[in-house]
Amino acid sequence: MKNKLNQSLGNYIAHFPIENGLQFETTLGKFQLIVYQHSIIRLRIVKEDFEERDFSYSVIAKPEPLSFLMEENGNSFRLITNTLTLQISKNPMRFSFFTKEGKLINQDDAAFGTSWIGEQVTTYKILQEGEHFIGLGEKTGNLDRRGRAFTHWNTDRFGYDEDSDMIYASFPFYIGINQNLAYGIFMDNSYKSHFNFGASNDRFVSFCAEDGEMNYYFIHNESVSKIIEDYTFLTGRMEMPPLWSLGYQQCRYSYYPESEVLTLARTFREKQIPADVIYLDIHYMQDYKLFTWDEKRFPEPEKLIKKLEEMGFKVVVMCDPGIKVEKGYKPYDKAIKKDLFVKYPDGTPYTAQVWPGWCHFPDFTKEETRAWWGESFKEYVSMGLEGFWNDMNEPASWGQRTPDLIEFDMDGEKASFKRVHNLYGMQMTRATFEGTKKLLKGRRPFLLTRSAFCGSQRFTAIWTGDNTSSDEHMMTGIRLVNALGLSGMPVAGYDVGGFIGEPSVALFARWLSIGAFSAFFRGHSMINSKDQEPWSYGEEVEDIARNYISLRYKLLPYIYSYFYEATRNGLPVVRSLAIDYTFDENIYSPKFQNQYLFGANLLVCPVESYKEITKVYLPKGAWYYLYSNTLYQGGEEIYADCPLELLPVYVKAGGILLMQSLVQSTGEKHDGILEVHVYYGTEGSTFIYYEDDGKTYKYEKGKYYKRNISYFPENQAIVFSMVEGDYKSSFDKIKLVLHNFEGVKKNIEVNNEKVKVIKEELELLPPVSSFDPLGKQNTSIKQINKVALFENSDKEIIVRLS
Ligand code: NBV
Repeated sequence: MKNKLNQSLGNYIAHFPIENGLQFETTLGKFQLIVYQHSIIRLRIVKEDFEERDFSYSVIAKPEPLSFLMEENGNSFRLITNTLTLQISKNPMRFSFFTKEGKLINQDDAAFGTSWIGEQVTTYKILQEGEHFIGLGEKTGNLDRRGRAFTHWNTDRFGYDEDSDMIYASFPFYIGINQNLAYGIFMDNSYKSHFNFGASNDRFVSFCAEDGEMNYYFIHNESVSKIIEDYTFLTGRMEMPPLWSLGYQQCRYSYYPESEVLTLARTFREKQIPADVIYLDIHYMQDYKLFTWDEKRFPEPEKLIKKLEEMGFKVVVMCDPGIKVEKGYKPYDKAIKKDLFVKYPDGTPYTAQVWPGWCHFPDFTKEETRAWWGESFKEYVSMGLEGFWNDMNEPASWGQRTPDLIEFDMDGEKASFKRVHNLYGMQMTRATFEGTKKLLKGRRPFLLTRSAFCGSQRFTAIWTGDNTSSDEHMMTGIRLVNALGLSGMPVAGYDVGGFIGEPSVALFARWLSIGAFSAFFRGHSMINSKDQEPWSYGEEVEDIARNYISLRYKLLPYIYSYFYEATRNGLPVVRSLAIDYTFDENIYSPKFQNQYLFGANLLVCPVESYKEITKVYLPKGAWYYLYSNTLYQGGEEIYADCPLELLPVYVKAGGILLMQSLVQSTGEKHDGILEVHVYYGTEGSTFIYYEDDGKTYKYEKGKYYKRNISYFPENQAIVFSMVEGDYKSSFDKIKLVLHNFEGVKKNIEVNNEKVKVIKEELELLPPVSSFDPLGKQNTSIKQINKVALFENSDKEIIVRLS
């Protein structure tokens, strides 16, 4: 008889070595410990047998060859790596993790450890006093998850609210912060799962899957960023995105006909508001049928795409998974013939209703389906499309109750919807990304998804679905994006302005200025809502939008370098303060939890649209107000003015920003001068500057340009390291902009040669028109910096400031 009461792992019986680890038999189950890296140990725990095939769509890493120690002393074992010690008690079998110095990091609940109720498996960890929990991906609520519980079951939640659970994507990975130590737990199990961080109990943190193995990775490393690096070692990292995807993107449900799309593009150019992308939502298709075009609205799509390309715009098209059941409709005929749809256990294809009517759904867990799906983009790609948008991939359908019994191939081992549900969106993006990448023959596709799971970062950017035009939602979106970044998704964004409803004038302006500091920056709005383009809310908002979008374009060399960093170590572009200031209690305060770093050096302080003054927390160090260079000491709360036209943003003292001349699209040529802005500080920094063609994969073969730019305050020097890679920089001159360098005289030395220093005025945001009935313009803020211009060269450049 199946035990319906809680049953734990039981006592020790025996153990034996396996590759990179050990296997244990217990009185009530089995477990394996596998060392992936010194900082990562995997625990596979089962009640009966391990699954025959050790299979994961998320984890792409293999355990690294390394050695570890195993000790037995009386009642316990100790598995010791260079970074971490796992203590395994024998009776009953429980796990505790220690640092190599012997400090306790994390510990099983002594009574429950890992246990089952029926098929449901849960691991219970002792809830430590003062412990914080961050990450967990696209989950609403506070930065610190403590006191709440969450379920992972990807859900189409139109108009979710600030504390809705569940929404579109699932990331069963969190980071615990306990007594100056940080650790990560990633439960690689795609069944419906539940994470409890001390909700309705004062005893434990638990993570639980409704079926399958307890399969979790315990990560301990010196910092949150190292933990993200380890997690993305396991689950993979993004590839370099096309540069155009860093530009401003304009969406609406839906722009049509083609004349409207062209007018939209022209208006951006006429108004000199930079932009790179226009989206075509579902109405571009004939009766919502994928891989078709509505002949009336878009009679000549190829020509339209070309025209837009000439104007510096890319087009991204919507691709939903539902394929209309209709004989004669080619994608349907082909997929039916090849048996590529998801099926009921009796072998008939599963049918549900969505946009095109009754549909079948591709089984993206089947290799043949992914190949067919990928090839189906041939026509799109030959028309010039390089960007694709995967929506409705939770998957969503009318009724929102996909039956559990439908079956999937799961790459050779059949699985029910219970196991595949949370993976569906991810596998769809995989098929789309891999397919379009192949078709694009060396060019980089851009992909956006609504649904995702751990590892999706390898294929796609993500946005947070159908949000609402409210201040609360704006802030919720920021936290969602911050949490996604902590969970390995470096490119995330929200619908700027809000999808549902209509923002006030002030809200729209504020949202646009905050969105300019997100990795994925797109305005989007619902069908039948008021226009929501940057110019739709009057002159003042138009100016604010232009200012912030332009500032983003000027910062492109800075931003692109952080995308590069994401490809190397998985660190997000938008960084919750919990990454760099993990042990500073203030950053978890609801007052300051929305603040984040954009790249390493810009502190962005999002603030509601109705506030004219706000409290800001400046973490340790010193900070310059971006627009004026006013210096503040860190470790303090300050009041900051935040009129609509000025979002509080600060630059880290000792930090470096890179800028270029203003362009109207990322494809437009800049003036060839790389502005290197160095902010005086007592602590220096190194910026890893990266450049490539922004389009192709040639960077993988060495066609890139990379160098460190370091500021050494102790030597009053700035050093540009020798360039690595074969790409020729698009910048032939460097303009060094010295912020607050009082001591610098008339000349500086660049590679021992004197270079003149001049004073130059800098106005980061031009004045904004005002609502003032007298029509007077708001005055802008100016700063005066010392500036030196010199030739760029691939050799080392040493700049001496004194
Ligand atoms: O395709 C229409 C919309 C899209 O605009 C939105 O961004 C998605 O989240 N889509 C959902 C389907 C229906 C929304 C009511």
